[in-house]
Amino acid sequence: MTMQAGGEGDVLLVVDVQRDFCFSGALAVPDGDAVVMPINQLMEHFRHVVLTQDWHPADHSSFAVQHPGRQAFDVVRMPYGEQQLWPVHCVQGTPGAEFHPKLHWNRAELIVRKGFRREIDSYSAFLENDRTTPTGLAGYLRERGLRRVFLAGLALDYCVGFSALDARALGLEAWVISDASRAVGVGGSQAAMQQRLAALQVGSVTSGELRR
Ligand code: VGL
Ligand code: ZN
Repeated sequence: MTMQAGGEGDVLLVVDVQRDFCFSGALAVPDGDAVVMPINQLMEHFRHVVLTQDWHPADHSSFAVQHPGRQAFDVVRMPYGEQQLWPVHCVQGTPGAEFHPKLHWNRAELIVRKGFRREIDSYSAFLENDRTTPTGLAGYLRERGLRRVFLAGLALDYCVGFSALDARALGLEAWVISDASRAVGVGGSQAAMQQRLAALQVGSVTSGELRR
């Protein structure tokens, strides 16, 4: 199978390719660095590239250290619902929040920062975890006439996945580029996300199947 992609109307959404999600980072995704090469190639191929950057204050409420007696990967109740806790990661202005040093991030026309409110986490590039606070990306895509979203980056079972689901909820076509994304994979999260993606008709494609 090959499909035409990368022209007007298509956007490559590169999710959270940051040091803390890569090798030796605070919340390293297994094999996370492997997404950088295919993403750099994809960025040459797409006319429109948008990046996201996980961007937390040092005392962010998703950090386990903010919840005495709790540990990373525990689930707690927040005012907006259940929230998984994480090690301290992607703190604003720290090296861990920087893009991977080999990522060609200068190719992006927009960088969306998310998770910058202390009291709300944000997995999706569109809506924060309260499921009502928008990041502004939906408006950007609408105003620019970008209707087909191709997603890559970290992590497939969290930020990439929830961004793809929200893109579908907005009526956009969404495709995950499988060789250009990797999952955290804690507690069956990858299989659960794959099921939700399939249910909302998010497609899966490899970089090799995309042609101009
Ligand atoms: C992410 C957990 C916490 C991600 C971000 O980018 O998938 N996961 N913050
Ligand atoms: Zn985060």
